[in-house]
Amino acid sequence: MTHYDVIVLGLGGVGSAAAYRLAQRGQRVLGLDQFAPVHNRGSSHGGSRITRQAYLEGPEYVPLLLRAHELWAGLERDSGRRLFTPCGGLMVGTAGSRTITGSLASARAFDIPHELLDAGELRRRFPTTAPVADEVGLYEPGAGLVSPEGSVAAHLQLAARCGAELHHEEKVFTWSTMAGGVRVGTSHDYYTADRLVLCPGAWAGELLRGFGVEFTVRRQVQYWFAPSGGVEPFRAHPVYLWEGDGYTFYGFPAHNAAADGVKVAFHTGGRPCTADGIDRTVSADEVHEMASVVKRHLPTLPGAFLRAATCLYTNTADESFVVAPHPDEERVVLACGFSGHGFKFVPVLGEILADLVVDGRTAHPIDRFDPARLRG
Ligand code: PYC
Repeated sequence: MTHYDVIVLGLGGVGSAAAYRLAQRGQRVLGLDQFAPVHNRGSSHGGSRITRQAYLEGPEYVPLLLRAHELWAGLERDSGRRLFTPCGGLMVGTAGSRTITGSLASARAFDIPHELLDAGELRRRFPTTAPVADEVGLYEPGAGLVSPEGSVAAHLQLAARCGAELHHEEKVFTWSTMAGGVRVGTSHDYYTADRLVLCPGAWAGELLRGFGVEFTVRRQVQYWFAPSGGVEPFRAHPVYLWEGDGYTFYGFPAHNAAADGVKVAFHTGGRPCTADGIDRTVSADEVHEMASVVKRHLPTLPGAFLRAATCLYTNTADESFVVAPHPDEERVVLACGFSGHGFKFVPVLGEILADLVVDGRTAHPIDRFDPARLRG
């Protein structure tokens, strides 16, 4: 049986980054994933993810985002792939909403360039939008979008170049610790290693049974529409998050070929499901609901419906992450529960996970992600 320094379980956004950073640091790495490379069965597909630094979820995330942006640029250079599209970002809500107060607090705490626009100015600067009188927009010029598929492909490519062994279409059924290491059982074989990094995405509940943290998997749908007034107004367009009355949705510019349309999705809601039991069919009622909500705020965006794709959120109770050494298993490191807003952190998460494995500690601020806060 081959013995590795470290096994990385899951090669989606976070796991692929961990495999790369560990292999780059000279570790003998085995990466395992149940699906083919760059698949659409988890949480790392759909062509685009928002990246922003005036982080409404809290200023404690901002140092990680500053580092992530440096690493996105390095990853582009090293892989030869375009991963980041700098198009600016717009956070919209009422002045007292969490979206605005949270974004403003982070922007001010870290001097992140931004502008606060009232409804009239918002409409004038971004004519696709139709804010109501008490809505405001925080515009962050440094925000943009990253490619989830490109990121996974880049990290896998670089991991392999650094000597990582990557096994796809090989499902992990069990893992356990033993004297001096860990043992992982898959659909193909058993493997041992000194350490294990768990990046299980929506399979966290299954692979961390008995851990005492509840992971709620939610089915989210990404929709693509052909705008009724044509796609042109959505080309030089920021990414956005819009907090409405009881929901938040988000969207992107038309950054691909015109035929791909313009993508929008709800960030809130989503039916609870399981990773394997998700219903991938999107109903006409769901399309209608998305279109009618978006029409209120960006009236020309929902023209013809083009297509939809389902995606999985793995939410913790406070919608923050779990990134830490396993509190009960010293040879295991955890990265899960990204609650629908983790992708922008992917490169820095790879760096953090490599730190935790190789050095047993990281200089990055990850106290916020300690699972102790969630354990019953
Ligand atoms: O993190 O900006 C984000 C985001 C919005 C919707 C999903 N994630």
